[in-house]
Amino acid sequence: MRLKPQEEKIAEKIFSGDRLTFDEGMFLYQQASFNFLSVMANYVKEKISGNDVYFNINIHIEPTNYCVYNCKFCSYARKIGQEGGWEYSLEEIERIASHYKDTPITEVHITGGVHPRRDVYYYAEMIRRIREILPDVYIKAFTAIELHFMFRKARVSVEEGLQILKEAGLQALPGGGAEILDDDLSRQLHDKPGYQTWIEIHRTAHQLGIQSNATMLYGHIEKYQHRLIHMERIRSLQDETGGFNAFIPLKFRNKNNPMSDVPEVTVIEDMRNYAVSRLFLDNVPHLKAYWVNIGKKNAQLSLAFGVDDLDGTIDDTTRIYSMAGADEDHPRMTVSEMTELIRSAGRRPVQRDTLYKVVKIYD
Ligand code: V47
Ligand code: SF4
Repeated sequence: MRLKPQEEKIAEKIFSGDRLTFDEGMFLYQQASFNFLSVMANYVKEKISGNDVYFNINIHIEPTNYCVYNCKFCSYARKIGQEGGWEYSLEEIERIASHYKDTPITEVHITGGVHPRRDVYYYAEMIRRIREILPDVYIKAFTAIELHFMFRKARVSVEEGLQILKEAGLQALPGGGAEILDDDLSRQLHDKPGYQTWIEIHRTAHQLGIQSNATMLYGHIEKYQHRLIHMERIRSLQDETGGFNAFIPLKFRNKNNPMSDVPEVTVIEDMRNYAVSRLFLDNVPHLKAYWVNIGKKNAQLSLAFGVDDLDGTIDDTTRIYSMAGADEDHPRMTVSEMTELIRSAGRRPVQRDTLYKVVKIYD
């Protein structure tokens, strides 16, 4: 492989474990060859997690798609009373949880719309009821945006609100709601609170011992510099707290939303983005390809671009992406489908829990 001089310099930095600058990130996005990105991202991935690729056995619960916000990329949210909306009662949530009693799931991921009438006490009760039915299962719940609203509604601080949920049984936060952590771009995409709110809630969670993930919604109207600003903000919070487990690029899907005229990016762009993320975010241990968002085949391909985690088996429990035009109308994977997908990419499947402790190795 013939390297450009800038690639040679970046390769040397990566081999010596040095951090890449913003300008080097720009070079990787704009000019580095596809091969170079793959080889380098694999090198970093293997340094962190060897030949292992992680997955978990999980379900989602989406309590409601009623939402006070109006994100232009969202195909999922409805206003109260609008056709296609839902809100589960606590009894319905208990029924969903009971369905998974005595099954091998290790995680319930709870997220949904920002309901105008529900506060932190309501959601703490929801967590307590799920925990009673599934006492050994991790509860990873609520994006920073949902948390911000439910805390404000109950007039509690971020710290108080997180404590209330933690005492009820919350163990981790998902990474959603981050979109692109840049206020200028945010204003063009949505009407949610600015990026500082997302950062502040994750910082406080980490300080309280609640680990979290970080997502990045890419492939719409943002430019490469916005992706790098976003990753720099995550990288510096991670330097401070060490509380992020995984970074999850989410490809913008353009069906049934107000941004449907914006074309989706190519699979090549998706793979380049995984690789640059792996190289730039040197302090976040895991890079996740959320197959429900990107499709099973592309998730498999991403294993050659630095990805070491494929999220979970899902069991057809999320609607966010089927409503936005993703490949699977009913997203689910069996464990054998998941392990086969990983094995045939030459990697070793490892079942993990929410905090990345190994549950089972598939040799
Ligand atoms: O924040 C909404 C995204 C996110 C679209 O932490 C869209 O393990 C693409 O955060 N096209 C919520 N993306 C989902 C999320 C998540 C998913 C899986 C695992 C984890 C984790 C977190 O979904 C939102 C938004 O960025 N989203 N609409 C769309 N049309
Ligand atoms: Fe509401 Fe989330 Fe959709 Fe935004 S992405 S409108 S916050 S459900």
